[in-house]
Amino acid sequence: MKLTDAALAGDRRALARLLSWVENGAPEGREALATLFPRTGHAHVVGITGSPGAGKSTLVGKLAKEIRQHEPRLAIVAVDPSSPFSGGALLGDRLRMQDLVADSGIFIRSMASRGHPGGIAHATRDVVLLLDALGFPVILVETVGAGQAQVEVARIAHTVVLVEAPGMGDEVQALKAGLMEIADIIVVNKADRPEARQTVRALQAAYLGMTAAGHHTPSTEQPLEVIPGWETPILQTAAVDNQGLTELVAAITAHRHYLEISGRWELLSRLHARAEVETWLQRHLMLLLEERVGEQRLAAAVEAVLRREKDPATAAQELLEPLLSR
Ligand SMILES: Nc1nc2c(ncn2[C@@H]2O[C@H](COP(=O)(O)OP(=O)(O)OP(=O)(O)O)[C@@H](O)[C@H]2O)c(=O)[nH]1
Ligand SMILES: [Mg+2]
Repeated sequence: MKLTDAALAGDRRALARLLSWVENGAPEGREALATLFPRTGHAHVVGITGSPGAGKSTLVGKLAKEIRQHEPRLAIVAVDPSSPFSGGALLGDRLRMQDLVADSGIFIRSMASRGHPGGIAHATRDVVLLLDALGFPVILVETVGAGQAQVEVARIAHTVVLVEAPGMGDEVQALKAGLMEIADIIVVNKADRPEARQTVRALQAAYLGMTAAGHHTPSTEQPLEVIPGWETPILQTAAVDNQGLTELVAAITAHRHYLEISGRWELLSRLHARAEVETWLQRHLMLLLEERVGEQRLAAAVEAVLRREKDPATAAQELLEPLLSR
């Protein structure tokens, strides 16, 4: 495919075109991903998540500049799963990140919540996969929004950075959302504010409480053999003043080394691959259902259940019959 060759050669317009296809779930995108897939698996995917307004975008921008000191290229994917608007926060992000665009080594992609048939999480994974295939050694993924969307980032990223800001009882929220459990690095941004120290202390206490209670189970189903553990650092940054960035980059690099040395990189890759295959299995099955069963029969089954003529399990089983018999 010509476009993939052009994108591989560094043509930004070809890349943008491919990304749109992939994002929208177009057949051309699927084809490109299938062709390029053998090239994936090398990028360090860093998820940046945390409370709204904590300074994620500002931090990502500064972080990108810092990382670019050692890397030839870098990609940023800004995801906004919560906003129904295509403007708003997203437009703000674009403006804030604009000064980075001058650096031809940095590629920025903002993704709105709309227009992804398989859902935003799915589209994000595919976009990251494509950037990985095209040789971006580091991909920063900023996710905004609450709850599940943030936890989803752990299914894409190798390293999850949780960004909090002083005040607002964020540390309690973070714990509740299970975010501390998926965080590999915790950052208290806006450290220029006097309340920052208190937030750091609260987070440290919360983190200690969590590990003592045995909640810090890394996101793996099969436990690994004995490996040296990773202790989640709690760092402070003031993104607007360029403070603490070197330390944050050092922590991100250290985490990557830890993943490689401990064998966890491979384990994560395996888990991600499994999740991907399972997701596609579900999607293919749903498509098969739509094709072979159809909305009419589904609606009829619902009616039968409503009339108490059939129980839901039997109704579903009967619907599946055309799929099982050939
Ligand atoms: N005082 C201070 N303000 C900061 C710092 N970093 C970011 N801000 C400000 O915090 C506000 C929010 O910053 P963003 O980078 O948009 O935060 P965000 O987490 O990306 O926000 P959403 O994507 O909307 O959730 C902006 O007004 C920033 O200028 C910091 O280190 N110190
Ligand atoms: Mg943002």
